[in-house]
Amino acid sequence: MSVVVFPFRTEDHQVAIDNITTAAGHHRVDNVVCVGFEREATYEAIDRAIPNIESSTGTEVSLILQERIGSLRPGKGDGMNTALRFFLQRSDSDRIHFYDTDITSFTAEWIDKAEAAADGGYDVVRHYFPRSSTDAMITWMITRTGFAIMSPESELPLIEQPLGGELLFTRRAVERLVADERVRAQSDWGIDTLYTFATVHYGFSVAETYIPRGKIHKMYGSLTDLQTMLVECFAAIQSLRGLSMPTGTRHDVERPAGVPPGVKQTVAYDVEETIQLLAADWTPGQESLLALFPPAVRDGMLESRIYPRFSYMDDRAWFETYAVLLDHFRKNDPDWEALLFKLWIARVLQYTISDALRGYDHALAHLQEMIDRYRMLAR
Ligand code: GDX
Ligand code: MN
Repeated sequence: MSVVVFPFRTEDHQVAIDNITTAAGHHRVDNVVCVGFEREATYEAIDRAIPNIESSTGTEVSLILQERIGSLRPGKGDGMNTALRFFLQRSDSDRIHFYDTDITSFTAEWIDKAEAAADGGYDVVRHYFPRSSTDAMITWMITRTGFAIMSPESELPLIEQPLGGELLFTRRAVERLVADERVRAQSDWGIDTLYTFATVHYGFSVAETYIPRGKIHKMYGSLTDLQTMLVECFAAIQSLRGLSMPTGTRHDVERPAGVPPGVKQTVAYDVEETIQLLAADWTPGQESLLALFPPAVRDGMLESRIYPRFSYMDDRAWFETYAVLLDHFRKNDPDWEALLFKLWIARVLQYTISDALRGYDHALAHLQEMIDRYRMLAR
């Protein structure tokens, strides 16, 4: 039997309750665990709904608060790690699933697919989804790029959506994750990076299953939210430099069976508003850090203070920029954090105008080739 976890902060109450009910109704599930950040309105709403869900499904639903386990910003990482601990201490089920609480396209089929793959003997199952060509820009430009540069020969850069929060671990995998102090420390948005890293580092087999309908969930709030996620995901990658990675671990990816038209047509961010961020909030500190970067990047960024420019930030320039960032970036230094954000924005805009504009198929092929090229350059 399996445990299903929903980590949550503040979410639409009905969406949360519907997802919990769906999971509790699944015949393979004997406990749904909801891990809240704090006792707020969503927590209270779930608490009130539990008796009904339990009596209609016959499955136990647990509602807990996240513990302080890690050493970085207390966030989703503490939530997920609290669930792993709960699973080892309080459950004798074989498997644990995670799903984001804000998903409105969640169905029992997601659990079926993960269970079926685990039945095939995999230690870890990850769901992946069709995404718009301008979405997943942290995944492509930060995480997959970083994994390609750091570990070109392992399976790590080949994981489709290494930041995805929809996954299954067997008990054997959970025991390793809980015992790893880097994973325990990662209390923030970097947790997804650490789980993906640890999966490959410990040689676990991975199946990636494709959900054609896609993950439909709450849209992003302000870009400030994205800056925090960007910084935490990049710093997580940076912390993993120099760690050994096995090659040839078992990794199978289900072929993507079509992409919904809506996903192909979506522009995932506000281009006009984003362009303006390139010119915003420059400081003398950020300007002097630019001396570390290749001349074309340095000059282009300096010009952006007056008129936003980004054509210089092509695949090759981003590769070189990324290498400088890996060596020099300092988290919690406001100049570095703001500069990382702007460099990434220049990269996303360059890709959008040069490649995403040519259509979905071109754009996705380009991103895939970019990762392959980075792997070759890094060898
Ligand atoms: N317990 C707990 N504590 N839950 C949290 C916290 C926290 O501090 N922060 C967020 N959550 C929950 C949230 O309620 C939701 O269920 C889930 O975690 C994901 O958060 P959301 O705000 O929906 O993030 P977003 O932007 O959708 O990102 C997700 O997808 C990214 C991706 O696929 O690229 C999330 O799983 C990221 O970790 C992942 O990088
Ligand atoms: Mn979400």
